[in-house]
Amino acid sequence: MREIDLRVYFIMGSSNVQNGDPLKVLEQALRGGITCFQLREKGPDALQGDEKLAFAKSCQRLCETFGVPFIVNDDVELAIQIDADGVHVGQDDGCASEVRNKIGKQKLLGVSVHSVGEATAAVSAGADYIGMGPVFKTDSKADAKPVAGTTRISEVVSLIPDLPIVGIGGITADNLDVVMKSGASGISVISAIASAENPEIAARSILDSVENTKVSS
Ligand code: 3NM
Repeated sequence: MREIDLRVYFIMGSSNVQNGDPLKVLEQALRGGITCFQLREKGPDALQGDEKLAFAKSCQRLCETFGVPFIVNDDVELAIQIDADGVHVGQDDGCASEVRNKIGKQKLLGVSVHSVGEATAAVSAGADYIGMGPVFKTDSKADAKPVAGTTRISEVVSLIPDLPIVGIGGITADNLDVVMKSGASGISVISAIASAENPEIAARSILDSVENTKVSS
């Protein structure tokens, strides 16, 4: 497995930012200390074609400036074309082992899973980390599964202790404690940063909470 710092994993697409410039939000999030970024350009208003390509390149440039991995959600061709650091796929986005074959051994592969069985399969397919959720209620994913809490994260941690796991879904600086205590390596957020009045302060406060949880655990 390739190393990845999942402590504060920010996910964003252009439509996650209602007011203002998504690139500005990403830059502020990077200043605040996010440790990983995923471009998730989904939904009816998602950018397509050249617009998506240009936006992806701009996000990638910003991440490079801050030395933060740039991961592309569910678009293997785009990830290869712009030489992203990795790809993240869900259970409905095609076979993870095929994605691993396409991107080769160097790029990161993340897989969203919802059960111990899916986690084991993701590891066999060559995943470097998994995302598990939704931990809490989320408004950012129309087809989210029922709220799962952290029980399954703990189960996977005890079964596959070396597998980095990021919790996702409704996570904020105020509730991430329970996710970290379940054994996750980090937390993943959209709205807690993308919808924050000040994304830089939001990212910093999430990073501080993650660090405090680790110290006190
Ligand atoms: N995947 P927010 S929940 C992209 O459960 C995504 O797999 C989920 O957004 C899953 O931080 C989710 O705003 C949305 O709740 C997370």
